[in-house]
Amino acid sequence: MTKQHQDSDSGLVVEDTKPQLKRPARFQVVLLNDDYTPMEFVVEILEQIFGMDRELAVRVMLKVHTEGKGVCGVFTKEVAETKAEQVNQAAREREHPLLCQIEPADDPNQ
Ligand code: TYC
Repeated sequence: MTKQHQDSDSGLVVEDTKPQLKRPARFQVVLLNDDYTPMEFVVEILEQIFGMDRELAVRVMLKVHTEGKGVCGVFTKEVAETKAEQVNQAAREREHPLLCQIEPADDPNQ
């Protein structure tokens, strides 16, 4: 928000600060555990769609496996939706029950 004050000499209302650009809202892509999707498939998804290296992909997969869900990344809404849909489509194609969803992440403007 731009702050304004009235200049004491000229009486004009002037802006104190440059208007701040709002950062876009961000969404986290959340992977859900299930009992049937092979661990190797989940690791490959994390490498291919989220650009993780093998070590990180295994760590995130095991977190989802043990805790029930886990965050794969945080993106703008459109990118998050696209990545979640890519995961769900790849799982459907291979007939795995793996599911991915998106959730609003913390507001970067607060
Ligand atoms: N729980 C699955 C198994 O034991 C592995 C798995 C991990 C599935 C993460 C989904 O998002 C997932 N084969």
